[in-house]
Amino acid sequence: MVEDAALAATVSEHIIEQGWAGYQPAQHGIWRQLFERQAKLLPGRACEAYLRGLDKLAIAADGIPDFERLSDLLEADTGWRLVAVPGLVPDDVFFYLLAKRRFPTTNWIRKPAQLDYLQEPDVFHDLFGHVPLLTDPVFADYLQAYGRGGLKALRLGALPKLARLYWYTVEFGLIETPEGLRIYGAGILSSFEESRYCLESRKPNRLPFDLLRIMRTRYRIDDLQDVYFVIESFEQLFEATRPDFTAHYRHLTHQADIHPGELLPGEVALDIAA
Ligand code: HBI
Ligand code: FE
Repeated sequence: MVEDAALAATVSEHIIEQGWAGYQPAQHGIWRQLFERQAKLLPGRACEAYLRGLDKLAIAADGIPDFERLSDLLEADTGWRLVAVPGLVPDDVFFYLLAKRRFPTTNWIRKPAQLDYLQEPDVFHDLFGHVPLLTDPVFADYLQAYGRGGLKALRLGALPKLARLYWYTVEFGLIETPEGLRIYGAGILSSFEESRYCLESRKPNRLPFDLLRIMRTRYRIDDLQDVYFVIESFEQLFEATRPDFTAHYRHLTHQADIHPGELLPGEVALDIAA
């Protein structure tokens, strides 16, 4: 495909070297601080597949991982590799990379004053938050399918709807397990405050995963979430998003958006154990 070749050329302009040898000791120190804080919090809060992934990839406190070393481990496992990017990349580039099982990973780390709050992704969010779950075979396939769906949504002018699916699953998703509610969303896993709030606060609503409901729900990027959607399994997520979305997008043009904090008539938020 001609367009595909043009896109491939654009993609290569957004990929950079990680520059691992150039990190300063203080930058590895920020990683260590963030890692240790989350590592204490996440057992019993993060889903098992995520915790296993951290272990499998030997992502640890000692410093910012080398993307090449990590990619070799990950590729042997589920075929994904990391590519370094300087920050947010254009939507088409982002989706193209996901569709090729390449995870765009920001190479810089936040400053000491930004330990708790950062609107843009940095290497701690991208790597600590997203990469461990790429060792789960079903989640790994889901993210690739999302990339393919993203390229299609761009052609159909439906990106805002599809972006909500990413937000409420890959970034802020919760999963129900026999042991209780657990986190799988990277935006939560990389956040000290939200990893407790999302499970323990009575304030946000927790609703069962519903694809069309999610695609109607606006989200906020500047604060803790007002609503979380809970999946039963990664298989459920993968299967629910497998069909072509064209008819969904058409249907959604006639549906009003839903405010993040709003409950629709008849909706009941899940109860959390006190
Ligand atoms: N770029 N590096 C990076 N990381 C993202 O999460 C990202 C992006 N570009 C676009 C984008 N996300 C959005 O299109 C998705 O959140 C839907
Ligand atoms: Fe992210």
